[in-house]
This record gives sequence, structure tokens and C-alpha cells, in this order.
Amino acid sequence: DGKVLRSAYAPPPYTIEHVDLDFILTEAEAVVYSTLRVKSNHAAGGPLYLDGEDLELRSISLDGVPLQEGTGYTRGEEGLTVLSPPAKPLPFELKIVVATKPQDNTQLSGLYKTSGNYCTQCEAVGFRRITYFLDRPDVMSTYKVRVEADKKLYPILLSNGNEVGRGDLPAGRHWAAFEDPFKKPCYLFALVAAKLEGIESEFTTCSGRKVRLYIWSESENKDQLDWAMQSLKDSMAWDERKYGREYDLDVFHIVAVNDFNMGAMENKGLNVFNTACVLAKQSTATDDDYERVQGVVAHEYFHNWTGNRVTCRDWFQLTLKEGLTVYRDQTFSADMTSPAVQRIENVRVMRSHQFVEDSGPMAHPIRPESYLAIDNFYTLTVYEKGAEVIRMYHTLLGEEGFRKGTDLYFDRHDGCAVTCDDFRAAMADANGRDLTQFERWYTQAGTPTVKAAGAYDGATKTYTLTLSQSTPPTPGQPTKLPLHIPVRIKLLDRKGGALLPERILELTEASQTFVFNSIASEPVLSLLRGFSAPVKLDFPLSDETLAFLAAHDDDPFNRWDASQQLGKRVLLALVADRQSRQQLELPDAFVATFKATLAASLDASLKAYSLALPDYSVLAQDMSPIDPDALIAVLRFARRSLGQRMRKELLAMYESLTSPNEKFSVAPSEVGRRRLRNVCLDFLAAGGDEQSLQMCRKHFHAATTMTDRLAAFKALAPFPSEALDEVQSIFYERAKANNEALVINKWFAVQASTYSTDALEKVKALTKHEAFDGTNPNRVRSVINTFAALNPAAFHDLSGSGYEYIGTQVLDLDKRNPQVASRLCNNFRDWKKYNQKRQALMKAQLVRIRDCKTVSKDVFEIASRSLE
Ligand code: DPP
Ligand code: ZN
Repeated sequence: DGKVLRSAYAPPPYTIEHVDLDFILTEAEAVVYSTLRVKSNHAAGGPLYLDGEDLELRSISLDGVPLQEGTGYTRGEEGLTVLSPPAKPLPFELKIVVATKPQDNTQLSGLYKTSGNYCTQCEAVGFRRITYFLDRPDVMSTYKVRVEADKKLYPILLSNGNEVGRGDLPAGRHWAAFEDPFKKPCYLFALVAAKLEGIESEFTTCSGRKVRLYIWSESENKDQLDWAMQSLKDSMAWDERKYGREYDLDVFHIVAVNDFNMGAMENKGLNVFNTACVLAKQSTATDDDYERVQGVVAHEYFHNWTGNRVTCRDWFQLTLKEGLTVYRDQTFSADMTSPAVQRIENVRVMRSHQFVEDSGPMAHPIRPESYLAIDNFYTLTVYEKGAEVIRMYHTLLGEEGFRKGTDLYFDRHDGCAVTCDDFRAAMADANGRDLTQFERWYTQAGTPTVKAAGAYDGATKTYTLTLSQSTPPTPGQPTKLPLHIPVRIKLLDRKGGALLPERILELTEASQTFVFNSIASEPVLSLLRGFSAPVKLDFPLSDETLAFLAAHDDDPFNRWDASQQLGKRVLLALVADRQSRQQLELPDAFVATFKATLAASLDASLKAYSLALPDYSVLAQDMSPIDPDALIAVLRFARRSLGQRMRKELLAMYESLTSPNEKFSVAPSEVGRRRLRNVCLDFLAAGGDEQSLQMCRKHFHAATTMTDRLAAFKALAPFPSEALDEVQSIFYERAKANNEALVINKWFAVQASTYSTDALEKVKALTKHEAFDGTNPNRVRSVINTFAALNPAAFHDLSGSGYEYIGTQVLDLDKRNPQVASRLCNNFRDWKKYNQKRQALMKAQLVRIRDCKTVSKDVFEIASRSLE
């Protein structure tokens, strides 16, 4: 049935030692001449199967002798078999000529055109759309590439590695040649032929080598590249300092493109980026955008060692490179900004999104066991939970032990394609530790729950803590074994001082009891500090204790977490009130805690995050069935009510954070100032009264940053008014005049996520707007995915109209771009968490999608697994 199993892995029968590629690019087609030096891995030889998709084969020859179809080779839908390659130990040479039509490649996988330029995307399995090949990561080769194209249309020619030649050709054409001396799997291949402008800089590595750095984009974006360049240099220096990893080529390119399925791609020496993850300037990028650019530039750069030099043996090992590289970019960002703020942001993603994935029909271990389309497994679980698993090695082994582990990993495996087990073995061997049980983090899906019960005995001055763990069943995994869980704790006294210094408990059994002696007085337990493991806690605390922790815990993450738990408790109680048609009222104690947080002397970002209410997704996880209407109504009520009851304090805070002639900076203090000020604005505006509307309008007009402008627009969005009309139209007209596609995406997204009774009609109208483009993934996501994912009350409308619309969009998109369509289809995934009526309606859409005759395997996999 096309399912690929992890257990079915077998080494490749042949290796391709060296690849020579010659690309002849014309407006009609791309012709690719490839010369492969192939070697059998065992004496016997046997047929050689090569992957290939949507290719027109022009010729194929072996050691200079043309092969004939039927006798020399056979062809199928997904590849080509060379029937009897020579059975000798020496390499043989395979020459293959194919043609493709990049201008018709709407899947954006393989060689395609974006805004008139050529670029490639090969991960995971796009190289087979360029030429016939052993398209698997454990086949690593050196590459030499020559590109030929029209010089005027495509002045910039790039491929991996160092440029080794360039010249002009007749008829206004030119060529360039590149050599990449490092062996790589074909998913890291890249080629760009384009009209671009760039900025250039230089980095001197720790051993004194000079590396030329380039960032390329379309000319109108050239003023938005400096931040990415700074981030790149910071990343290069950080990887040397933190991991002893030096860059290895003489040149490093980043190319920004408009049409891209993912965020960015770490092709060796030639990273290709979605513009959304690389462009930044004050007037177009928010502080969050700046942070994302910094993080993604770092992420792709760090892949040079964790992914490229040491790569994955097979795609089931994806987290080997992704979990590790996400962990590396998270810690880099923490070093560049604020560790506490970073940690909160990372955990918010885990809780709001990964926990949801882990509790639904697509739940999978960070190392999955099977797939139909590997593109469906570029998930929060593989990436974010994978990073949490890496973080746990660090927690268990310490900074030095972790570094010993990565050093050994690079020493052992440089130039190789390896597994998650190899990484774990390096960590264990470098530290003399037994990490056998730790493997369960790679084999078991689902979010574990750790239950805690503490008791203090004043007579003996002992504190006894019992921790137990369980992991719920997930599809195909009814029972789970205990995991190796590091639990970071501290015992606090009633003033926030330490009764027991911080320590790490290793929970390895289903249940364990830890006894602490000489504890002077009854302690308050600060549990799972810094979110030391990706688990849920079952540790009921009184409102008073939570309020105490929210004010006094010296672990900033736990302080924030306590505020969120309190908020969650209050909001869920309000949801119950609303469902039983009771009058809603915020408890005084909650308002008091909120007031205390607002007044506390605390880093502005931390304060902003503590004041922010738990989000829809976090609240929905504690509801069965999920009631979108009640949740949205309560969230609106709570914001409005806090805005009213705290008006004076919020206004004072807002004013105190207003500094008119500020010079723009993304220093954490300035980001924090804007963040907190905009949180105040959001509460103040939540009433929608005329005074607040005018305040938002003023905020918008006074803004010098996209952060502030967007905050004003968002705050106004729910309230049809003159102020909204004005802001909405200025926002658009300015972006249009300046040709700022990413700003126009924000403009679409604010509207698509705003609830109103006619939200769906508005979204349909947006797709008819002059700026809508159904072939650009960013644009599609900003309208259609935003509606499905971030406008729950409208998407889940009981009429089923939202479902029907998204179902139609999935099937329509699928014809052009299965990867983007299958992400959209995920919005139906959790249908069983809703009431009967909604279940039936969502199920009907899933069945319709699954049973569509022309459905891609990407979308089929999501729809069929959701229905299981
Ligand atoms: N390998 C990419 C990344 O995560 C995804 N295409 O960086
Ligand atoms: Zn990555």
C-alpha cells in the first residue's frame, strides 16, 4: 500500500560516488545531463533502481554504451531500473539525460520557478524530480555542477560549494561551474539561476580562514537583508564558541524566494529561504519576525554540522538532525536575547501545538515507524519535541558532559549518514552513562503525565515527594513503558528562599519516592523548573500557592507557568458558567493577582507573557468536547473585563512605556517595552468603546514600527468602525505602494482570523481580492490556513459551512501543491474532540477528501489516518 516502514531499512545496493550535473536552462524546458559514478556495494551486482518523478527521459548509457528500453532498462511511474549493471568491483559510469518543465512545477519540489527565477527544493524527496537518482540520504556523493542560462534574465548562477569557472556563451547566454568537495546526500543539492541583488560580507573563522557571505533577494527587498547577515555572523561565531564547529567552504549563500513550501532549507553552502524567514526591516517586520529570522538563519546555518556533515541514514531519523538543530537554535536565541523569555516561547509552542498533535490520530514518536509521504512528518513532534529530548540529554549530563557527547558524535560520524541510536550512543559513551532506557523517548508517542504528591513531616523535618508517570495510549501503542525523565525541583520557603537547593531527580520507574531531610519548615515545591521534560503535570495546588509561585518562584519559567495555571483555572470555570448560562464574572482574587503582576518589578517581556491569558488551544485541551463558541466568548469577556477593571493601572503602564522619539532597536529591553505596551493596549481596547478605538487609531498613526502598527490593527479588528476602516485601508495601501508582500500577508491574516458572524463570507471575498494569489504558499496560508486554524468560532460554525469550504480548498490546492494541501487538511485531524454534530460534519469532509480519486498520497495519509 506504499507504506514505508522503519523496520524495513536495508543499506543501498549501490553507491553513487560522484555526480556531474549539467543544467541547460531555457524558457521551454530544463535539460539535465547527469554523469554518475556508481559502485556496487556487494560483489553480485544486480538491478539498479533509480528514483524519478515527472521526468522526460531523453537518453541513458552505461560506460558509453546506450541502453535500450526493455533490454537495458525498464521504467515505471516512480523510477527506472538498470537491468544488469556490470558485476565488478570497479565503478561504472551512467549517463542520463532528462528534461523537465520548471515553469509548470506548481508543487515547488524539485526545480521550479518563483517570480521568474529558477530555484530548487530537494528535501525530502525532490531530487528525483530533477533527474533519476538513488534519492535516499545514505547515498552520499561529491558534486560538480555546471549551469547554463540566459545572461540577462538570469545573471546570478549558483550551486553548492565553490565556484570553479564562469564564462559567456553565444546568443546572450552564460555558464558557471561549481564544485562541492564535501560528500552529501542529494536532498542537500541546490541550484539557483535568477535575477537578484545581494549584500556581501565576510567572516573570519577561528582558524583564520576568510569566508565570503552573500544574501540574495529580489531588488525591492535589498534593504531588508542586514539583519539576516548579522544573524548569520552571530551564528557562525556561536557555533565555534559553543560546539567548536567551524564553517568549511570559502563561501556561504542565502537566497530569499517568494514561493516556498517550508521556512528555509539548509542546502550545503547555498541556503534557500522563504522570504518570510529572512527579510526584516523596522517598517515591515515585527519584533517576532526579527526573532524568527535570527532563529531560522541560525537553524539553517547550524545544519551545516548537524545535518550536512553528519546526516541521517534514512528519513525515520529526521529528528537526529532536526531535534538537535532546533535545540541548537533555541539555545543560540537564548544567548542572543533572554534565556527565560526564549524558554517561555518554546514551551508555549510545545503546549499549544505539539501536545495537541501528540493527543490526536497523527500522534507519532519523534522517530516515526512508518509513513506514506515523508513530507507529512516534518512535524512539531519531530522538531520541537525532538529538541526537548536533546535538551534532556543536556539536563542529565550537564553542559560539559553534553559537549563531550557532541564532540564524540562529530568525531565518530563526520561524513556519514547515521541514526538516532548513534547519537544516543555518543552521549552515553562520552559520559560513561547507561542511556538504554532513554531510547523510549524515540519509540513512544504521546505526552507523559507526571503526578506529584508531597508531604512534610514537621517532627522529623523531612519532606517526602512521590513522583509517578504514565503515558496515554496513542494509535498503535496501547501500553507504554516508564521513561527516563529528568525532573528539576527546588524547595522554597514562604519568602521564596531555598529550603533545598535546586536539583535534578531522575524519574525512571512508574513511581518513585524521594525523601529530603533537614527541611526546616513546610516547603513549597517548585516542580519541573524550566520545563525540564516535555510532560504534563498532575500536581493540584491551591489558588493561593499558585499566586505565591507566580510572585515568588525564582525560576522565571515556573513563575510564568504559575500565572498561566491560575488563568487557565479561572477561564475554564468561566467556560462552565457560560455553558450553564450563568452571569460571567472574573473572581476578585484573579484581578488582584493580575494587578500584582502588573505592578511587580519584572523584565517587561516576562511581565507581558505573565499577563497574557492562556490561549485558545491550551484551554481547549482541557475541554471535552471542545466548545469553540464558549471558549472564544470567555476569552473575549476576560480581556474586556480585565481592561475595564484595570483601566487606570493599564493606562498608566501604557503611558509609562510610551517613548516618542525612540531610536529603533531590537535589544531585548526595547522588544520587551513594545511587547508589554501592546499587551496593555490589547486589554484596554478589548471593550471596543469609542475611547479605546481612538486610542488604537492614535497608536497606529504614532507607530514607527510594524510591531506597533500591527498591534493596533489587531486590537481594532474585532470592532467594525471608522477607525478600523481607516487603519485597514492605510495598512494595505502602504504595503501595496511599497510592494511589501509579507506585510500584505499580515493584512490578510488579521482579517481571516477575526471572528464575526459573516467571517466565512469575508474570507471568500479575500480570496477574490486583487492581491490574493492561490499559487503562493505564504498567501494561501495567510488567508485559508489562518481561517481554519485561528478563527475557531467561524471554522467550527455549526452549519458546517466552514468545514465545507476548507474541504473544498484542500482538494483544490492538492491538485497544485500536495504539501501545502496536506497541512491544511490537518485542521480536520482532531474532529473526535468536538461534539457529535461537528464530528459528523468534519468526518464527512475527511471522507470526501480521502475518497477523492485524484488525491495525493500526502493528503490521503492525513485524511485516512485522521479517520482511523
Ligand atoms: N530541513 C529544513 C529545516 O528544517 C526543512 N526543510 O531546516
Ligand atoms: Zn531543520
